[in-house]
Amino acid sequence: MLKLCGFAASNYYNKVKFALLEKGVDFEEELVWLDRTPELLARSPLGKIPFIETEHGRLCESQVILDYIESTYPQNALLPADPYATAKVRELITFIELHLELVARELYPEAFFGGKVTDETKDRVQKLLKRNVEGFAKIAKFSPYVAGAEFTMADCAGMVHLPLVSMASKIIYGEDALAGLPVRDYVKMLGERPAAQRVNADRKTNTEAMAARNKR
Ligand SMILES: N[C@@H](CCC(=O)N[C@@H](CS)C(=O)NCC(=O)O)C(=O)O
Repeated sequence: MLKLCGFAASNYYNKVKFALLEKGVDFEEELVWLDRTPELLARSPLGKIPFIETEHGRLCESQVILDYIESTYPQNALLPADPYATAKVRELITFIELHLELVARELYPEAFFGGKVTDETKDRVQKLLKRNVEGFAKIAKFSPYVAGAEFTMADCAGMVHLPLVSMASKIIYGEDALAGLPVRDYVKMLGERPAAQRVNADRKTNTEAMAARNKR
């Protein structure tokens, strides 16, 4: 059986978990923390999570994993049949991850982990986020799903990443970078799906476990 490795407080882990649950693919989970041990680096080339173990071997990078899952398990498709529509879904995922989440990620040390981020970084990230959110607003549909009428892979990314971009920007700048978009209602709507409820419940439990672990 396919094994998902990592921890449920992670947005990238939850993107994969959400997709597996939505598709109804059988999988098991192995709790793997980020400890940079040789054991972890032997299983994940950059020591990052998530990674999966398949009957053929391991895979890392959440989008690579989602693509593998989609082509291996066609049931409950998370991509449209039409190639252009599929490309639009991928375009949204790239915007959400590369142009929003990865940019906002520079704020996480101070926003979530008790660290400090320099003023220079804050200024640079604020400008880039503004520009990228404006671009994202041009292609995101929220009608009701981010790519349009159908639930897709882009929603697996949207549900886990967009709230973090909102939270981090609100904490650091006092202003939600995504305030101009209907992200709150969108995330709430997705949160009603049974798969999302499991992802969110496990995330809360694991976030507490992570906090307890960090205190040790
Ligand atoms: N591009 C990667 C990002 C995964 C990622 O950044 N995971 C975080 C946890 S949310 C991690 O492993 N961070 C540890 C590190 O970067 O060393 C993916 O899509 O899987």
